[in-house]
Amino acid sequence: MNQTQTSNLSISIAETLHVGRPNIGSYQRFLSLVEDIFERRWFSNNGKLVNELEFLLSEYLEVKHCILVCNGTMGLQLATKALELTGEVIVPAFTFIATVHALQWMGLKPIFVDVDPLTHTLDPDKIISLINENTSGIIGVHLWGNPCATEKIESIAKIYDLKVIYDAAHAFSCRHQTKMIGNFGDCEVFSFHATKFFQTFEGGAITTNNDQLAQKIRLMKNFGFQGLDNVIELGINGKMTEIQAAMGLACFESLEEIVKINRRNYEYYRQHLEEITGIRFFNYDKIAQTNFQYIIAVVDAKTAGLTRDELVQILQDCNIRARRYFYPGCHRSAPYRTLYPEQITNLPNTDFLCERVMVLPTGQSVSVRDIDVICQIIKQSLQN
Ligand code: T4K
Repeated sequence: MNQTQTSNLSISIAETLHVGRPNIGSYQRFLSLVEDIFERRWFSNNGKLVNELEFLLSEYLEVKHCILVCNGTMGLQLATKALELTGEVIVPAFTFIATVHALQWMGLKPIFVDVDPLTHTLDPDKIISLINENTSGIIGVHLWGNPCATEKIESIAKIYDLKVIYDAAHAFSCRHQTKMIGNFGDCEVFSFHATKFFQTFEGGAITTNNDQLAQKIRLMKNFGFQGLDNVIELGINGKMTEIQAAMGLACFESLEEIVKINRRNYEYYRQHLEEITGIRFFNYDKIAQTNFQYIIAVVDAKTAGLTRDELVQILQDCNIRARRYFYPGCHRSAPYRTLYPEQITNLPNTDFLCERVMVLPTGQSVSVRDIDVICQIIKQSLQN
């Protein structure tokens, strides 16, 4: 479909709708916490609000340790460093570029593993053939909040003595069977970026049930300081500020309300999109608990009559910023396509999804009326 056909659509939307528009907790609560920060003149370095939020989150996630950090990417870097990963690390290429950048930045070689075309997460049956004497770990990504096949991944890791980190950037407030995400692998890393279900402007957390690992990460995120002037580890600045924690505390109070809105939007999209030929709506039926933060449609050009890219363009022309997450895949992005050209062609399911997945706007700033319009545009476009 071209631009002229797009303009034939009879409906549009006045204000741009974005994927990733922040969900916000109580503004008043945030302001009163900020006042408190100013009165106490304590802005960073393990402040009161950071401590309070760590306590609340570890209780909520039913995990022993929750260590807040300045962002999810730093969380991944701290986790790989603290676990002393070396050489090669197995990781999906169907993820946000930060998962892989964190490894490369630490001097580790990402070894791309294909994903399952239905769950969009790492396919555990493809891991073993990638393991060699240089492999030190596996990073699974709970994409769209969909938990990885943790049992299989961790049993392979045990046999080959590999560390396991989960990138749980999308999976705050999700549960895998009986356990909250945050309790799997050696540790898990959350992102609390503004676009996430639970956000602190920028921010993230590492969670673990391993006391020693938690202590090491706490030291490392504060330059390796133990006490005032005693440095006992190689460290970095991974600290979260008090302002970030204030946003987190304000948002934490509204979690239920936010998930309710996300769920309403998800059900509404589902009602409309499941019946459309050419669109496969990604449902969360098999997940014990989820945050419904991502509305995923897989567009099949053959049956839909137009490609995912054409549909995204139509939506963008109508002020709806649908996204092609995570096109073209990490393996086809710089610097990996040049560094590891031999890894480009082994990922058929990743390529399949990179060409077809479209993410639609949801969250507090999207109403059911907006969803009606979005779905009508999709329906009309596929019929043209
Ligand atoms: N692992 C995974 C699987 C991840 O998805 C991410 C981050 C990470 C690791 C790393 O965690 P962090 O280091 O970021 O904590 C966005 C986010 O920047 C990124 O955090 C996120 N994943 C990724 C999925 O999405 P972009 O490049 O799509 O961002 P951008 O600037 O296009 O923003 C998305 C949309 O959100 C825009 O249409 C506008 C809207 N927006 C954004 C911001 C920041 C707002 O309306 N208000 C805002 O304040 O990466």
